[in-house]
Formats: sequence, C-alpha cells, structure tokens
Amino acid sequence: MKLTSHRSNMLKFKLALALVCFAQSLCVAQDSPPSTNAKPAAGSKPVFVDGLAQVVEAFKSDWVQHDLFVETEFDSDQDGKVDRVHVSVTRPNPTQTEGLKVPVIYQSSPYYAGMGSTSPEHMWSPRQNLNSPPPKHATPPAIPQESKRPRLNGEHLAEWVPRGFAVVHSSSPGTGLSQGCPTVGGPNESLAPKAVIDWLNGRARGFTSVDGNEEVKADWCTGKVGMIGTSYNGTLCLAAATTGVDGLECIVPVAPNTSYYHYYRSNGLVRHPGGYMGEDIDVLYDFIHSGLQHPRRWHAQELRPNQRRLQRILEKSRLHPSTRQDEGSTPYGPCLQRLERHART
Ligand SMILES: [Ca+2]
Repeated sequence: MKLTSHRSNMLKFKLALALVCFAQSLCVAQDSPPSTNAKPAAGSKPVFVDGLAQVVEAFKSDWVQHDLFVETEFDSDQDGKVDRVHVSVTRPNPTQTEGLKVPVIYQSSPYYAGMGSTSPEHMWSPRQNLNSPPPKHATPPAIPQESKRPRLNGEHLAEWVPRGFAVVHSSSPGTGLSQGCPTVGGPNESLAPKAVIDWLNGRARGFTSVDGNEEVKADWCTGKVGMIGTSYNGTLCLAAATTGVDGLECIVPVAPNTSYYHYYRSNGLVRHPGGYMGEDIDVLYDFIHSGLQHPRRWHAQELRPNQRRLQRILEKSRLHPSTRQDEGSTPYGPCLQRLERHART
C-alpha cells in the first residue's frame, strides 16, 4: 500500500502511540505473583521505567522455545473432530526455572508456512467485455510446506522476550501444521486466536502433538495478552477482539482489512487491492492454502465450493460464553473499546 508522506508520518505516530499503550496495558503483569512455590530470584523480574518494559539481563538469552497444538471449538475441515491449531512459544528462561509468570505478545497469521503465487497468470484478468464470461486463469502451483515450525517473527522475539514477555505465534486454520480448512474472513479466523488466548488462560486444552493426548499447560503465563500484526495479521487482531475473549488486553492492528467486501468491491464494481491486479478472494484462498498436504484436495473439491454451508456450520460452533454479545451492545469486544479510549486521550 502506498502512502503519502503525511499519511505515513501519521501512521508511524499512531503506531508508536499504540505500542506505548500496548506495553503499558500489559505492564500490570508485574503485580501478578507466580502461583507456583518457586519465586523469581532478584534480577529476573520485569523492570518498568515510566511504564515501559526494560531489557533485563536474565531475559536476554537461554530462552525456552516449544511448539504445541491448541484445541479449538470448531471443525472447519468437517472430519468429525475439532481442529487443532499449531502454536509456537518463546519465553524467558526464568519462566521455566524460577516460576516467573509473564504476559504475552501474540501474533497469528496464515503466512507462517509459505505463500502462493502472485504471478499475473494466476489472477483474474480485468480485460474483458461486459456481460461476457471472464477469461480463465491458470491454477497456481501448490504451496510447498517449508517448515515444521511457524516462521517466527525475529523482530518481535528480539524486542519483547528480553523485556520480560513471552512471544506466541499461531498458524491460521488450514495453514502450516494447523488443522482445518482456510475460510478467508470466516468465523474460524476469529475462533482460532480466541482458542489460543483461552489456552493461555487455562480455559482450553493444548497438546504436544496434533493428534495425541499429552497435554501442555501455560502455567508460565499471567493470562494477559496483546496481539499485534500488519495487514492480514492485523485483521486477525480485530477478528480475535470481536469475540470479546477474556485476557486479550489490547491489540495493535497495523493497516488491517476491516471489510472483505470493500477490500474487493466498490459499489458493486471490482477493485484491485494493494496493487495486485485481478486478485479476488479465491486468489487469496490459494495464496494462503499452505496446510497439510493430505486434506487439500478435500478442501478444494468439497469445502471450498460450499463455503456458505461451511459458514453456517461454523457459526454453530460451541462458542465460549465470553464470545456472546448482549443484544444491543457494540459488535466489538472490550479490547476494542479500550483501544478507542486510548485513541481519544
Ligand atoms: Ca476437524
């Protein structure tokens, strides 16, 4: 997205302001004592100056890093079992050795395991006459699975873990090693990050494997979570916040998409987002469909052509009571309300 200089500066200012609010809203974690018997040794506690988290020597190295699979509340691939999403955790070592509890910087994305083609031949050509069938476009090649771990955001790790935060990544349903079928903008894109935040607060189950029964607890977490992301990853911040899930204290959605209709259409006419001439939502589906190889054909042949039916099924997912909105209330959760208050002050 191209921005004018003024808009770019304003965006940087708002982002800087949001980041300060973001860190400050999680800082209350310093007052949360560990529930385990072990107590943090002197020197391995978070340090805050003027409300900002400082780099602590004990947090600069020897990080604990592990992957797990969090059980969601939906079955978007329709195999009769609730989907599990792939999660990666990086946290300061004292969370393992001294019972220290820390808040979480969380980012969810469909991009952690590779992306599809952006070549013009895989887009819809806009060069056609009115009332004529659209020219066909080539089927893009399948996305090769790159890694057994989500592609981690090194900047977030370097910035936040030394300051006493855990950094958590999760792959969107149907991408990477996460189970499920991708639904661009569908209910499972809201419910998947909600499940991860529920796990961080002890309300959902995590497992060491995608199909095993060995559980993993987030007993190192204060339960306070901030989400951050740009573009699609920022959209997922908004998606999670609309569930009103307890524990999501703040979000920093940078240049998010707030309406897929307006992203692709303008008063009924096609528009081309971000300079990708001929992109439409089905192109985006192919672009993010990096999930497990085996079920991809099932997704493409059975689920993708019946997205409306799948949407109805997902909307009946077992929603946690915290996700239900009271009639007449704002469609956004308390997290967004706090963000609005920050923006006004
Ligand atoms: Ca399933």
